[in-house]
Amino acid sequence: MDYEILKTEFRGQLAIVTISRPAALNALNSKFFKEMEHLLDSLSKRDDVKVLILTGEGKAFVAGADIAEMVNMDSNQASEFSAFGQQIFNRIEELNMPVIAAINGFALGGGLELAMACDFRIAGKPAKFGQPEVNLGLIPGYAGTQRLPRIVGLSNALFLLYTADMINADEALRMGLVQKVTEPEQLLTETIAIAEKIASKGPLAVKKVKEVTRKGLLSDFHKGCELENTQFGSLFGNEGTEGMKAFLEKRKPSWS
Ligand code: CO8
Repeated sequence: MDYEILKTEFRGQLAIVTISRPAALNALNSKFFKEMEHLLDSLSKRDDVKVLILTGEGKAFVAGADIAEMVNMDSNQASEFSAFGQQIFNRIEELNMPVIAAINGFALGGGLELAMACDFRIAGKPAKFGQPEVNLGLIPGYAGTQRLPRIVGLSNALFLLYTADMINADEALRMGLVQKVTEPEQLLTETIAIAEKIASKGPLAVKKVKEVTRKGLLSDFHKGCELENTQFGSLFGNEGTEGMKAFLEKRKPSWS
C-alpha cells in the first residue's frame, strides 16, 4: 500500500513514522486511520524493527481529528469513527514493540490521544498540549477521557478536559504528560538516542516489560504479579540466561 499521509523511514532497528498533512496541521482523517492500520499490520510482523517513533511534520504533531470530515457526520457515523479510532490507538498501545511520540508542535484533541497511546512522550520546546473538544461542544472520542487520568491523575485530567486550556511542554513535563523536553532541533536526535538505547537491550525482555506492565495496569495487582511471575520465568533458558552469563563473563550479551 502506498501511503499519502504517513512517511516511513527505517533506520537500523528503528521505524520513524512522520504524520504528514501539514496544510491541515496533520489532522486525523479516515485515510490516516487506514494507513495506520496497514502500517501496524506490517510492523507487527517485523522482528527487525525494535522501536517505533511517531512524529509530525511542520508546526503540529497532530491538531486533532479532522473537524472538516466530522462536521457532517450523524450520531451513528460519529460513534463508528470514534470506535475505529479507538481500535487503532489500542493497537498502537498493544504493538509488540515500544512506541515513542516525538512531539514537535500542537498535540491537541485526537493528537494528544494518539500521543497518549504511545508508551511515552518526548516534546520539543514549542509543543503545545490540550483536549479542546469542549470548545467544539464535543468530548474526546479516542479514549482521551480514559488515558489522560491514568497518565496525569484525575484532577489534572479534568482540569485540561473542562478548561480546554493549551499547556506548554514544561507544564506537560510537570504533569507527567511528557517524560523529557528538548530543544526543537534536538527532538528527533534525542528521541532516536533513547530509542537506540532501548533497542540495545534484551529484545524479548523489552517486549515482556511492555506486555506485563500494560496488561497489569488493566487488570488487578495480583493478576499483574502472576503475569510478571510467568514472564520472568520464561526468560530463563534463553535471553535472560545469556544476559546473566554475559555479565558474569564480563562480555557484551549476544541477543539472538
Ligand atoms: N481539523 C481540520 N482542520 C484543521 C484542524 C483540525 N483539527 N486543525 C487545524 N486545521 C486546519 C485549519 O482549518 C487551517 O486550514 P485552512 O488553512 O484551510 O484554513 C489549517 O489547519 C491551519 O490552521 P490555523 O490557520 O487554524 O493555524 P493556527 O496556527 O492559527 O492555529 C490551532 C493552530 C490553534 C491548532 C488551530 O488550528 C486549532 O485550534 N485547531 C483545532 C484544534 C482542535 O480543536 N482540535 C480538536 C479537534 S476534535 C478532536 O480531536 C476529537 C477527537 C475524537 C474524535 C472522535 C471521532 C468522531
